[in-house]
Parts: sequence; structure tokens; C-alpha cells
Amino acid sequence: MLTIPTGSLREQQHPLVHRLADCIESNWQQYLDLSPYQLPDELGYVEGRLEGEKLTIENRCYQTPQFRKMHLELAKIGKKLDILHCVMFPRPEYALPIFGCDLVGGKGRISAAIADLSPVNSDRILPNAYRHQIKELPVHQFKEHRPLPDWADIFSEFCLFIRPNSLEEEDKFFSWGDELLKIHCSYAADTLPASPEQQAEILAGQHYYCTKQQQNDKTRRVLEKAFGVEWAERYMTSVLFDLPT
Ligand code: BLA
Repeated sequence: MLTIPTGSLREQQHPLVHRLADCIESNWQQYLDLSPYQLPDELGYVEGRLEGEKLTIENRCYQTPQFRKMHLELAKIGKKLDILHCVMFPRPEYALPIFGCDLVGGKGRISAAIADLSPVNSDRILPNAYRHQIKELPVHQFKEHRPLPDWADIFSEFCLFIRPNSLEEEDKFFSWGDELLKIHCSYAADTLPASPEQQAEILAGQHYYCTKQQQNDKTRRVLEKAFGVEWAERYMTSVLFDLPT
């Protein structure tokens, strides 16, 4: 069994980032058979400067029989910005949705918390097993739901995008993310490959997902300011949202 290193950047980050990073990794360990995934060499751990602040990016990346790439990225810009980014890309042979989660915060509070299991089949509806389980989860109320931008038509009907308003809401978001991961990892661990026709459809759906995520200007702008336009383009298309082949 592969041991995930403990600690690191998250110890200096917002508590919700820290907890969710630990939670993601413990679900991965518990349900899936992890092996390392090699990111482009110089992009595993990155330091830069943004408006006089130190920017640190720490990437952890794994693969399993069902997942091509499971990526957890933590980033911190001085005291200004704290980021958790996580995407689990299934291998296109499997009819599995894409788990994605992003936490963005700064100056002690989280401004954006989003989590989804995004379907990539052509009807863009989650498999029944997922829909049944998600519908049985406790319904959490949040004071501030945030509107999704135009590129975000990739997300499911269950997508949660909020600004947490209290510790209690942070806890509720954390639990929701944990539940989604448990549903997803346990289902994925037992899933069998899809038919060849389905696989072509899945590949197209994953391409669509990645090209849409690459249109997130807010992510791009942060990276461009710290590392330049070309670096940001390469990072978004080869580390964050590389297209499956
Ligand atoms: C929003 N993402 C953001 C914001 C920033 C970043 C600064 C704006 C926060 C706000 O409006 O409060 C920045 N996110 C980053 C950076 C990285 C990152 C630099 O992950 C990586 C190094 N984004 C994802 C994933 C999802 C996602 C996996 O990476 C969803 C599953 C969504 N982020 C997402 C959405 C927004 C966002 C929907 C809001 C965009 C908008 O309002 O226009």
C-alpha cells in the first residue's frame, strides 16, 4: 500500500482546507488502490511571487485501476489566498463521473466552496446508483449560494457552490464533500469497464469538461499574475485540466 505523506502546506492554511485535504486523502486510501502519478517534473512543487507575496503550490497526484489521475493541489499566496483544488479523472474506459472540488479563501475566510460529481455521459445525468444515494443524504441549508459562471454547464444538478457563513456551514460543506467522496470511491472501486461505444462518449465528455474548466478566468488570472501568461496556459492545460488521450 502506498503511504501518503502527512502534513506540509495545509498546516499553514485555512482549517477547512486542511481538514478537507486530509479527508480527501483518507477516502482515497480507504477505498482505492493508489499508485503514484508523475506530473511534469518541475511542476510538483512550485514557488513564485505575486504582488510581493510568496506563492507556494504543492501537488499530490495518484492513479488507480479506475482513475487516470487523482489530483490534490494546495496553494497559498502569503496571507491573501488559500486554495484547495481537487479533481478525480476516471479512465475513459469507466462510466464514472468526475469528482471536482475547489476551495478559495483569503484573510481567514473561505469565499468560494464548490463540490460536484459531474456526469460525462452524453445525457449528462449521473448513474442511478449515485442519484439514489445523493438524494438520501441529509439536506444542508446554506445562507449564501453563489451563481455559477457561463462556462459551468458541466456540473450536475447536485452541484454545491456556496460561500460558507459560519463554522457550522463550513462543517456542513465538509460533510457534504466527505459523503460525495464516499459514494464515489466505493462505487468506483467495484465498477467494470463500459462498452466500446460508451467509452468513445465518455472520452468526449471528459474533453468537454476539461475545455470548459480551462475557461475559468479567475483561476487563470491568479496563475498569470504570479507566473506569466505562457506558464499559466501550460499549467492549466497540462497539470490542472489536461485532456485524456
Ligand atoms: C473560482 N478559482 C475561483 C476563484 C479563484 C480561483 C481566485 C475566485 C474565488 C471567488 O470568486 O471567491 C483560483 N482555483 C484557483 C486557482 C486554482 C484553483 C489558482 O483551483 C489552482 C491552482 N475550479 C476548479 C475545480 C472546480 C472549480 C476543480 O479548479 C469545480 C469543480 C470551480 N472555481 C470554480 C468556480 C469558481 C471558482 C465555479 C467561480 C468562478 C466565477 O465565479 O467566475
